Amino acid sequence: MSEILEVKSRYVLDSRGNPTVECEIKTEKGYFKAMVPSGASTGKHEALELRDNGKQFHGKGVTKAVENIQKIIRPKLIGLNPCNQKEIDSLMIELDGTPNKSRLGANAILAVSLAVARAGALEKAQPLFQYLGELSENKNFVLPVPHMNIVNSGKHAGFENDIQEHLIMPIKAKSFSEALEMSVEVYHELKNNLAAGLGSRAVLVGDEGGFVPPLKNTNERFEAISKAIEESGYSGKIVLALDAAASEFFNGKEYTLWGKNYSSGELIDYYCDLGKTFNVFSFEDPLAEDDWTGWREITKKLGKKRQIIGDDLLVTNPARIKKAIELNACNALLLKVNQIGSLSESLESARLAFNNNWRVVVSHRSGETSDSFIADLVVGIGALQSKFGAPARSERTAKYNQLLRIEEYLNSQGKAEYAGKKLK
Ligand code: 2PG
Ligand code: MG
Repeated sequence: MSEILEVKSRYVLDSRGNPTVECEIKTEKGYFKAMVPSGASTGKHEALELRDNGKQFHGKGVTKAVENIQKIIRPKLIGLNPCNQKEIDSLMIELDGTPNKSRLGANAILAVSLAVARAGALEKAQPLFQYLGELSENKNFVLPVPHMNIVNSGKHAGFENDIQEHLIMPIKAKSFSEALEMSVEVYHELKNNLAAGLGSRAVLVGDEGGFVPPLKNTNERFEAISKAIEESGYSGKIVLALDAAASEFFNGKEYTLWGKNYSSGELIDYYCDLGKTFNVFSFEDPLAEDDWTGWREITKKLGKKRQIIGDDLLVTNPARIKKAIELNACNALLLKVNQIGSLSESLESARLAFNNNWRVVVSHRSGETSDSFIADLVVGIGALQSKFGAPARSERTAKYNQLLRIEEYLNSQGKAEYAGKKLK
């Protein structure tokens, strides 16, 4: 069994051109790197992303986080067995000693945690997804249904008071590769239609690779997407989804969308109408992160047939997930590793969700890197859904491309199942 011989850290750039943390672990088997992502519409209960807040990079430098790995984490990790993921994560959590990882930074701890997992996988001579399956006691590897964000708005496109993401889910594909093909065709059909109808500026893209057309509201955007689905020949095979990111347009009392104010109840009525008109299968963050009454209400109204996903509400945090389960506030978890800041805690959150018959969607952040760890994670833990953005821009396609490779590997063993059927 080899041990951790060296731990390096450095800053690299994310997809928005901001610094982020990379960790590199050395064992006798080689070098293993991981980079962490970064959100824009972050939940206020997330673990702390440590930034320098100095002059460099408009305050966004990560020198302190990088140093914390070198000075505080590194000395404790040298000599440890990289397969002891849980112990290593617990050790870092203890070294940090705060409830939200504000001393060392969730970005520092997570970079190490993910790099350690890569080292552990190679130590056991397993593909990463299989090793993550072992860590989460899952043997049922299924390729996920992608949620593809093809019309961007809100903070990812420079707008206020708007629904953030308009997504397609190719539920009725036969395989992941067919799902990807269908989604890419719809993406390009939409692009052609928007450019033809509204001009070339209508197909400029937002942070997650989706278009930012001058369409007034979600109804108009879903209409354009539905038309592209139909013209691509996939009617009835692709359903719609949205991520409202509603904390961004809540002022503590009311929600403001497209110049109009809504109470929690009025907003829920709007979602109910939208769901009927467009057959929206999945609603992420339809209400603000602490509007528990609203969340209970929408889950009561829509939760039997549709998916209500907690992102800012849950922040991948077991304590908040427990509360949401008790209150019946949603029925699915958005799993973002950097919201909680370590692999082991992310696996615990997923376990909690599965054990309570919730669905789990493994998600990217709007600020991403070329690291494809979460593609292995979604298959490894047996989550049936992924949210990795549009099928464009390398930081997004890196994840889809890794899923293609995993599918090919599982196919060679006759085991490449697609999750579509399991979501009906
Ligand atoms: C979200 C995410 C990812 P951000 O709200 O779900 O799409 O955005 O990373 O900016 O929080
Ligand atoms: Mg979200």
